[in-house]
Amino acid sequence: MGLQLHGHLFSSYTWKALIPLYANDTPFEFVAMEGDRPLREQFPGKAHPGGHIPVLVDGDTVVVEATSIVEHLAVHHPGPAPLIPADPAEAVVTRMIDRVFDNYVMGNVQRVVAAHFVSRDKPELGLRDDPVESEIAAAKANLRRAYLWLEQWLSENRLPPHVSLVTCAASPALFYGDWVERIPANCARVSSLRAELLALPAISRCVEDARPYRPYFPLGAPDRD
Ligand SMILES: N[C@@H](CCC(=O)N[C@@H](CS)C(=O)NCC(=O)O)C(=O)O
Repeated sequence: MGLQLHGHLFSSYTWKALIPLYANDTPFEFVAMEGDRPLREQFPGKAHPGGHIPVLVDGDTVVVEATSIVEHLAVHHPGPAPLIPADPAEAVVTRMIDRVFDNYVMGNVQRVVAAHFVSRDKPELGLRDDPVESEIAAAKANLRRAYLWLEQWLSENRLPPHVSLVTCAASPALFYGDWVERIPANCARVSSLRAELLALPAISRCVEDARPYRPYFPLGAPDRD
């Protein structure tokens, strides 16, 4: 079996795994999934421990967690995209910024989205009539704090060249982050980074492929991008 990526085209973390595959023109089969039951049945005990997507299958190897999928692709399916910088010190910085985007941008986006669902674990139960406003406010405040941190970091540092692990993490995080809480005017570098990322072919492909699913965005997708 060749490479298979299990995920959903509207899922931010699926984008994170699709971006390196697109950027390196790596042949793979995309397996669209709504729930992870078929995956659990196909690979007992090896699908994501939290039931999440994406999951990469590479022969007998099952890789969970989007960051690890990017790292796996960098090692086993390298291409022109410098996913992880060769310089160890730059690689450390790349991994640090990857964590910032996942934990403090995407994590808070997911928190706002989750506050709209009756049950985070069972999205099939649908949307709440009364989204949890305290959760939404707290997560949005955290998002603004993350934007400010990134603005400061970008004023003092350079990102690794595209397409890196940071590109993979930052693109979906800033795409959806701006939908949930607009990047403020005092974070011009973060705004420019978002625009720069959306102009990359691998990212615009993710955006276009996800377009049909926009009506499902719980907060209502804005009329832009
Ligand atoms: N830490 C995981 C997060 C993955 C994640 O949150 N995936 C979301 C989609 S973007 C998911 O599986 N949601 C469905 C669910 O939780 O049941 C990673 O980095 O891969």
